[in-house]
Amino acid sequence: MYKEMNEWKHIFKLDPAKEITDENLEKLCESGTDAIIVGGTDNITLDGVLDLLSRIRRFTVPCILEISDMDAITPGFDFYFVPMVMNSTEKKWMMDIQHQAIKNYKDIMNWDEIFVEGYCILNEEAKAFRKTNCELPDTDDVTAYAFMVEHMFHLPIFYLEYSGTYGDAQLVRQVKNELNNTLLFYGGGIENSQQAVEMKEHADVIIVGNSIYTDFKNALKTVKAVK
Ligand code: 1GP
Repeated sequence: MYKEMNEWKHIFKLDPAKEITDENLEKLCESGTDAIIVGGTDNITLDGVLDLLSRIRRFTVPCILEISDMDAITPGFDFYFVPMVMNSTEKKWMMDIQHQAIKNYKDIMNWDEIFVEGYCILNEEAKAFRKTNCELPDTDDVTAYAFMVEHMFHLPIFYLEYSGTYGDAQLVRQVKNELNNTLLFYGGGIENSQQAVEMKEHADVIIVGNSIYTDFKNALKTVKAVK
């Protein structure tokens, strides 16, 4: 399964707290994107997650739950992504929630489906930045986090998260140079094909989220742009 992920280029991220029509959902699932992530920061409920899961399940695209709330976890996804927020100032978001999840669920966890992401949140205005009490890292900090994620923690994914704003392509390039085995995911502010191409030049996988809800047509075009 992981081999397959090595070939991924593009993911759409859907927020269970937001509305999407069946017609648009079908277009996303049939777009040729490599996967759909279900995830968000605020107002994540089990009902919202289950609703999206059952609707995405009509299509063959891989479906991933990015876990942000322990009360909104359900079986039925192809993969589960578990974030560890590297630049949080609180150990809680790096270690303690994950520790609790292992205590509660380790007997039913299938590790073939679970991928841990080393997250680095770089937009101070992002809800996730505030919620997890992040500190804004400089370039040296970010490249060192990337190095740690690969060499100390041996995680499969390093996620540069600019959620809500378009990031610094040069930083993405520098981070990519730091990584050999860990995949680099980039997400944040991609609203059109040109931005998708620019970030995909350095990142292994780009994630398109918010523009699905603000400019659907252009969001959809980002798939073909990077494939
Ligand atoms: C959010 O990285 C994703 O977790 C995508 O970001 O919503 O800004 O596209 P946007």
